Amino acid sequence: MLISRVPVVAVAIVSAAAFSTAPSSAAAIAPRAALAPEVLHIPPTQRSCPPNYICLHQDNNFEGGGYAVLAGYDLNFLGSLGFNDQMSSWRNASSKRYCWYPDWNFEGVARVMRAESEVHALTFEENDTPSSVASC
Ligand SMILES: [Ca+2]
Repeated sequence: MLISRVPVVAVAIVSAAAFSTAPSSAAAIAPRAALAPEVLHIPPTQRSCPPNYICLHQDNNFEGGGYAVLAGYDLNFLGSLGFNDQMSSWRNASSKRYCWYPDWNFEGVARVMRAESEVHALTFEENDTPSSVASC
């Protein structure tokens, strides 16, 4: 038992060292590589939303970057994108009705994101609370 633990400790030290010395750009790229094909990263400079996507933005007025979800795809936890409790504005550029939820797994009071519509600023109470989105 003791012998088998030694390599594990060594690996942990190596990855911690690699992480701490990695440039910040590498850390920013890592989550994008794990995105599902139905999810696009929106860079901070992009305010437009691709057709047939639901765009979730970090800041008011579709600013700050965020994520675009292909219509028909449900995301049960925005934290999987590092985007839990972050959304401040959204655009639904699809013909599907969507909802966002304050809790993961589509729990809590659903807020409707009507087809072909947008909200440039969530209310004070709603701001930075969305945790999941789904067609509804
Ligand atoms: Ca925000």
